[in-house]
Amino acid sequence: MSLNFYQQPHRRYNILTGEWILVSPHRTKRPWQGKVEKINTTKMPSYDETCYLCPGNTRANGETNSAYTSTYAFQNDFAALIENTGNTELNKGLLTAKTEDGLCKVVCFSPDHSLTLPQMSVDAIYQVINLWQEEYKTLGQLNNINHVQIFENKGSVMGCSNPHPHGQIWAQQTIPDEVVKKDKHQLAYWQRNSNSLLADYLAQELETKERIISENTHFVALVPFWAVWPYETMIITKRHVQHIGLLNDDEKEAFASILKKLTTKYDNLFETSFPYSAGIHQSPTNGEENKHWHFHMSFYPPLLRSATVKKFMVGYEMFAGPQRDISAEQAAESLRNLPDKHYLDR
Ligand code: H2U
Repeated sequence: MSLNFYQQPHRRYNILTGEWILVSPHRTKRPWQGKVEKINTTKMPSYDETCYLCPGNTRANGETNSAYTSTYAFQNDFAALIENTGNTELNKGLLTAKTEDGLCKVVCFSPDHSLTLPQMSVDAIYQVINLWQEEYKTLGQLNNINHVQIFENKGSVMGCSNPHPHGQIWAQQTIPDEVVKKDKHQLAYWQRNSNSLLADYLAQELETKERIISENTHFVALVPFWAVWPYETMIITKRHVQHIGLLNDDEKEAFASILKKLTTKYDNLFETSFPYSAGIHQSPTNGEENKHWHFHMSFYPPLLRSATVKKFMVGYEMFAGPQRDISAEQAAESLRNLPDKHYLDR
């Protein structure tokens, strides 16, 4: 008897982190009388004089943004990490702590306050990717920076503090735990098979296409087999590249195109500006070859059944382990079948 993904509760293995997730596909039928999120339907202006991120405006700490016309990066005025913070540690019985060096940047995607990635042109998204590439290279070369985390929190439900299209970059001395897990599993696979774990995974996914959402010459967007968030997705390079610094012009254009497609499908799903936290995982900048690393970008969106009902990672998820309701295959099918044209442009 084969496992029925749509009816039987089961566990799935995450090959990148070594963690298991519980899948309960029958559970979306339960009634919902819990929290309903507010949808922000206010139309944004292209320029907002009170916005800290708009071109030419003064930020909260008194500094002025340049009159930028494409993308713009600046050092975070309220950074979680700072440079040259000293080199001290505490080791007292069972208590251990150590100073952490680093720096944080804010990346404005566009001068237009009203836009989000799916509403930007492929050319404009290409400029964002160019900036991510430059920042990864520059920050990664700094002394004492061994990891560069590029990410975007989109929507107030994901803790985004400002609607102006932007993301963040945190660069730091140590390699954070999520990245250490992925490093360990990719390395073990590389040592056993002399091949990239994600390249082999992608080849298997492309055989059945069950979880594929979109594909172009250089990239694939899919719902990973082990996805935790209801509409979690991943964009993977077809070529085995370790980091964004290695993407050529054609690949950057294809990356921009698939980013636009995926985020447009997200907005089309519930006809709302779809919230998520997205981040790039790539090789650490620790001076090692890191051949085993395979560049990918993950999207963790919280919405479950409508623009207003989100998935809560509480209870079992907090105390035992991750769990999801709809199956990865159902999520992929819904996203795949959505139009590539944004609902606001139709
Ligand atoms: P989030 O929307 O993901 O919170 O990112 C916005 C960042 O912008 C946040 O980290 C920074 C905040 O510290 N910021 C400045 O650096 N200067 C400002 O004037 C406002 C916000």
